[in-house]
Amino acid sequence: MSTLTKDQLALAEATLDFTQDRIAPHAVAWDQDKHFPLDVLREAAGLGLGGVYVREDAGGSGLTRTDGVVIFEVLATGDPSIAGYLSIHNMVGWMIDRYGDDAQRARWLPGLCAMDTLGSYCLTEPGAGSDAAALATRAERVGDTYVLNGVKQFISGAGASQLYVVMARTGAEGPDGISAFVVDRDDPGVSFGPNEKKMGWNAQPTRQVVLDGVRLPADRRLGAEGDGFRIAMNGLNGGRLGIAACSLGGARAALHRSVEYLADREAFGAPLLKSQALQFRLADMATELAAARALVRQAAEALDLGDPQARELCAMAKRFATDTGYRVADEALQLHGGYGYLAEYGIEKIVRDLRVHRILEGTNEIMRLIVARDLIGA
Ligand code: FAD
Ligand code: 2MC
Repeated sequence: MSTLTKDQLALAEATLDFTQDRIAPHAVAWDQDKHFPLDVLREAAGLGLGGVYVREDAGGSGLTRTDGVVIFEVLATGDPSIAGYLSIHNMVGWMIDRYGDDAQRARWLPGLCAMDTLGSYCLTEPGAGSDAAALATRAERVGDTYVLNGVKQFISGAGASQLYVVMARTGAEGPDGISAFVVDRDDPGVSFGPNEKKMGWNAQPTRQVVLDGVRLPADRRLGAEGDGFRIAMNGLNGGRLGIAACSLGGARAALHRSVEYLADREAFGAPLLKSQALQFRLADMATELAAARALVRQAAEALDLGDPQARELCAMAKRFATDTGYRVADEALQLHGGYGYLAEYGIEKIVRDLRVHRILEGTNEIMRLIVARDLIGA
């Protein structure tokens, strides 16, 4: 963490205090009980974590992506699932701040920043995941309103969230026919599927969002008609960095716990930490995480600076940090022996949570597709 500025160090320290006090001690129980801790999220908002990238005039913290990856890494040392949801909520806030007009910003952002209202992001559908531009949810213009019909799949926070940024088709096939809308949980015609039973990310709900003739006034459209796909993609550039940072945090916690565990655990007449073979494995884990962190920070800086390569760097960082984080966490489980496999040690939970980071916010195959297209000029 030595390359952080003084302000970022203070931010990391404050976030770490909160994480260790209010999140880490409960992470295993929240996972087991599938408990979404709304009270703790509101406390996080009190520290400015509900509107990390939202400008201050609307109640946000006005921080950069470079600050954000520090925050989400630290939060994920306590619980990658909670940190992951917070990252998504912040992606929604950023999208409304960036693409909303003054009235929309004033209407939705203060509640989102305070986390009195939670936000969800709705792109994926049962028939369109990686090929997001093939989405089928329709928003028909009827006079001054839009009528939405369709199903969104795998929506993080669904049911608990009040606001949903929904990408829907207003025009022809392909990316140019898509617009973005803000849907409220209380809009007539909105309903939810059951909470999915999942391998990890159990401390937050994942549900279908069903839109059945949901009639919205035109002022619920975010940005211009036809801009929805680009809005969604620009949201995901930052979102992918958040998920990458969450992988770093989860893996960092697993690594630290491995050092402590091996120092305590005796075998063959000495603490296992005395074994140079095991020390070298720890050294490799630390080195790989440092390399991934460097790439995540480089991508965050590129996004902050508006660098034209930012989207590819975000894809590289997401792919590399989530694969590395998962490998490091799995190695930590191995170093804990049989105890790593027990729920109470909290290591297997980290492995389960980090597994999905290689799938959501664009699978790691899609991250390679983005990098490769740029490389070969496709
Ligand atoms: P598919 O697109 O069907 O892919 C299947 C496999 O084929 C994958 O391995 C994929 O990488 C590979 N593949 C597909 N196309 C190519 C290609 N061209 N080249 C090479 N390989 C390819 N979505 C939201 O919109 N909002 C959310 O809040 C949200 N939260 C989620 C939470 C969880 C717990 C999960 C599991 C998913 C969530 N998602 C969410 C959805 C997630 O983004 C998708 O699952 C993901 O984008 C992949 O889509 P898919 O599942 O339809 O897989
Ligand atoms: N940043 C900015 N703009 C982007 C972009 C990005 N990362 N990716 C695409 N675009 C723009 C692109 O520039 C083009 O705009 P223009 O016509 O102005 O040049 C437009 O979007 C269409 O892009 P493509 O022609 O590349 O579209 P295509 O359909 O070929 O492929 C692909 C796009 C595969 C990269 C995209 O569909 C994708 O990212 N798929 C993965 C879906 C995904 O990440 N889902 C995550 C759901 S959210 C989630 O999981 C959560 C947990 C919240």
